[in-house]
Amino acid sequence: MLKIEHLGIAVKNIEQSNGLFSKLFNKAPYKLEKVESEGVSTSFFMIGESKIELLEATNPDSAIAKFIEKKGEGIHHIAFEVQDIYAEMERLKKEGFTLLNEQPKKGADNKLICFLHPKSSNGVLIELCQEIRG
Ligand code: CMX
Repeated sequence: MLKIEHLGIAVKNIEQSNGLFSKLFNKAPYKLEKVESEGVSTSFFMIGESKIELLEATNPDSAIAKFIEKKGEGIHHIAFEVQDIYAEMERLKKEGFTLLNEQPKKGADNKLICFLHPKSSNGVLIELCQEIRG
């Protein structure tokens, strides 16, 4: 793994939260993006070298809607950048982690992503991500 790529925060209303976090960071999000396949509306803030993703559910079946219903708003996942997502998925599967998708899928911000089930990583939802190159 190369570094923490971003932290994901689940919010109820992304417009309101964009306003709140813009005040907190004293800067606007650099990107707003809907990811239909994940049922989320996202925004990204860059703070120095660190990235924060806000996520609002766009439908009631979305992982974000379920998370907020159960746990309320808050930190939803930690994403790690990897060099080769296929190799890392293979390695982590062999190490006994539960992959939530067998193949990498297209996520927000030009990334190939894979999630690990929080039950296999001490209650923390982990995302692997690799920049889509070319
Ligand atoms: N962090 C920690 N624990 C979590 C969690 C999270 N983000 N989301 C769910 N859980 C917990 C639940 O509370 C539950 O715990 P208990 O059994 O102790 O109650 C357990 O995980 C299993 O939950 P579940 O109700 O059986 O399953 P869900 O339907 O809530 O699904 C999960 C959980 C992780 C499998 C699902 O959210 C998932 O597939 N996530 C990956 C995809 C995703 O999160 N997409 C949105 C982000 C997309 C993006 O970044 O662009």
